[in-house]
Amino acid sequence: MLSGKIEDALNKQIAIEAESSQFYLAMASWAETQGLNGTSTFLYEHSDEERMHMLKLVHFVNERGGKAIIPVLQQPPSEFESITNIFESLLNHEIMVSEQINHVVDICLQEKDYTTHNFMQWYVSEQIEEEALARTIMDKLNMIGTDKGGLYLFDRDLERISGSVNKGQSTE
Ligand code: OFO
Repeated sequence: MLSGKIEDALNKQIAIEAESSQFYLAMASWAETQGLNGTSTFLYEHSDEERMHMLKLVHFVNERGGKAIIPVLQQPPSEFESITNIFESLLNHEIMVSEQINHVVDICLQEKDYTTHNFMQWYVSEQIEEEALARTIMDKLNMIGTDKGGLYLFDRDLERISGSVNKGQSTE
């Protein structure tokens, strides 16, 4: 059984994962309108992954005797300046999410809820991977700068590393 404090923290995390999914969906849609097919495929997939993160929490809360709250979401931006601007926002967003996950883990320890603590370790590892990937992408973009040929190849590379969701494989 979840304590009220843990249930609130997990519901807050459900909202954060849902917001992440919406945010990346908005980025994906913008990239699609710019003809950036690789970037949009990557971001659509990332948005789907965030939805999976949200669902995993929803099921956990409900299975542990709590009640998952499906949140109202803010409208994300519909315009972005550039690919670099998108991935900068994505990295900053992931850093914020990691801080929130750590906060949930802290509460688990305070409440001595080792089951939820154990469950949250999956998110801790996932955040390490997501932040690392976003940093690698930003390093590449910083190297490319505004070089159009470089950006074309970058977009094509992203297409190559994407697609597991679209091919029906789980990315969990
Ligand atoms: Fe849910 O992993 Fe990113 O935010």
